[in-house]
Amino acid sequence: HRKRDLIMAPVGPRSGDAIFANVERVNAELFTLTYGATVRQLLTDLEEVEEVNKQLDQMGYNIGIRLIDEFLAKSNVTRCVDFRETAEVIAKVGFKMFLGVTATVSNWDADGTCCSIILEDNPLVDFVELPDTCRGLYYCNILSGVIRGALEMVSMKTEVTWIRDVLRGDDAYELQVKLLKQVPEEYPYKDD
Ligand code: MYR
Repeated sequence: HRKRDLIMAPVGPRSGDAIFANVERVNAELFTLTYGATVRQLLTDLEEVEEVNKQLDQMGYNIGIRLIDEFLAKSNVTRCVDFRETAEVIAKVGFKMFLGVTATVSNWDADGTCCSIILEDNPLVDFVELPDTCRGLYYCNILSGVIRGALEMVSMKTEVTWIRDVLRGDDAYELQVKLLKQVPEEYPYKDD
């Protein structure tokens, strides 16, 4: 049982944190590599780049509609008062929780229903270089799907599109999030 003793032995007050930080980093790298392998496989299977974009978006959507529960449970975020607040929560809390980075919100339109989420640091693209044959690919399209799916579960129909993409030669990653329709929440019980 020597091994067990070693694992359980307290070796300094911060050592646990250090191990967890390492585990987190390795998890993030594994996720990045797995995502890359998924995109590569889709490119082989589907041939058309447009189809790959669609598939990645759909995968993201399916993840997003499940992720929202975990997000609400872990974040203690209460219902946002407006779409402006929602966008900030996605950029500052959501991205931090699931990607480990924060993003900035900008380019609001006059009525506060359309904005940009700008990512300077994007862990999904570590180690990624796209060959010319991938022209037209939105490599990170899973992210737009995740946001669309998650927001749909809190009654917001959105359209999420890439405006800028470093892998396509731009200087940042910019996602435009447009609120199409806000379905009023139905209160499940009558008050009387
Ligand atoms: C509300 O208006 O009720 C609050 C809704 C907050 C929605 C937050 C959605 C989080 C989605 C995380 C996306 C992360 C992408 C990596």
